[in-house]
Amino acid sequence: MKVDVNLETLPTEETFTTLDTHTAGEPTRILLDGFDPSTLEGESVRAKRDSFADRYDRVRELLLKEPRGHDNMFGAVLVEPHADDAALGVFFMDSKGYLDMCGHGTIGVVAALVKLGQLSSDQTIQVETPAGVVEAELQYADGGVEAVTIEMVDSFVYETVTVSVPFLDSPLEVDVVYAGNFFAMVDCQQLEGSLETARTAQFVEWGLAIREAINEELDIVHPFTDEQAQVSITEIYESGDDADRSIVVFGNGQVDRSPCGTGTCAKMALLHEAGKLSVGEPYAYESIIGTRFQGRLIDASEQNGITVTTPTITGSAWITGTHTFVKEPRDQMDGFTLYSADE
Ligand code: PYC
Repeated sequence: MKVDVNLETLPTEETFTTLDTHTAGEPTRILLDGFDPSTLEGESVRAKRDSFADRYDRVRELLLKEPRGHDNMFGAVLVEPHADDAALGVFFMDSKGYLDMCGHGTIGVVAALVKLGQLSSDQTIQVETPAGVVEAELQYADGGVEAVTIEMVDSFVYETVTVSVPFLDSPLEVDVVYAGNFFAMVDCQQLEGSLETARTAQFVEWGLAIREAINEELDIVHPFTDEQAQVSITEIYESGDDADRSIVVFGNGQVDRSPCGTGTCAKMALLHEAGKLSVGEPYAYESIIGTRFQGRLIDASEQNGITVTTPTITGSAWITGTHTFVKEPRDQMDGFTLYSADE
């Protein structure tokens, strides 16, 4: 039976349009329409993100959680930029709230908008994010966007701490690293076994417990902005023969299917600090599902006694579709989580 669907015939309370992509397997649901961006207050993408969180958090819940989304959905919201030369402003949201920066999401947004002719196909595009302005460089093949390289925000190792976690008898050494978000970085050698996909549920539980332990232990103040912060992401990593590998846990216990753009930058900052990665050296990083980003440090400098690295990541993103989401007037369901590991 052929069915002709016209949502305009439906009495709806609200309608949201999204453009969906995946970057190395990780989704980005890009909100195109459904709220009035002119109601967002502030003179930066960061301030607008905070204003959206105050006024429209239920839009995040509606689009990312069940029944319209799922626990591992990730979102991006497009806004007008404020920074000089930025072509676009974007902020990021997950199952718990909002992140300051996202590499896979930026690759997804830029690739999709260029492919659809909504952004100029200039070789480089500046994007304003809550963590600062990043620069995207496009690579083309067969007339289409094949990959995007992002010059990410400067990264550094913040502190190394030893914490007790409920699932281990011995204390755990954790490197807290800033790469646009604050990460808790853990070498898998301190844990039992290796990073197998079949153990994902266990790593989610451990990742959240590590994040909680660090946030209880440390009062983080960003050394260059003086802003208070918290660890939002745990990255458990191991070495590999031709690429290192990690599992990245964030939000309410969601797992990045991509190698995590900011996570790749955090790992490169850590390796550089340990004298194991030089500026210019290529660094391949693999996700828990085996997809890869190509990383590279393009600069390193000393600032106020801190080694600051400037990273790039390269990855590919693909459009998976567009959605028109509606909420019928008598539908009570905004968004729900069946089970959150983060409790
Ligand atoms: O790619 O930076 C990233 C990211 C952060 C959380 C999920 N992906």
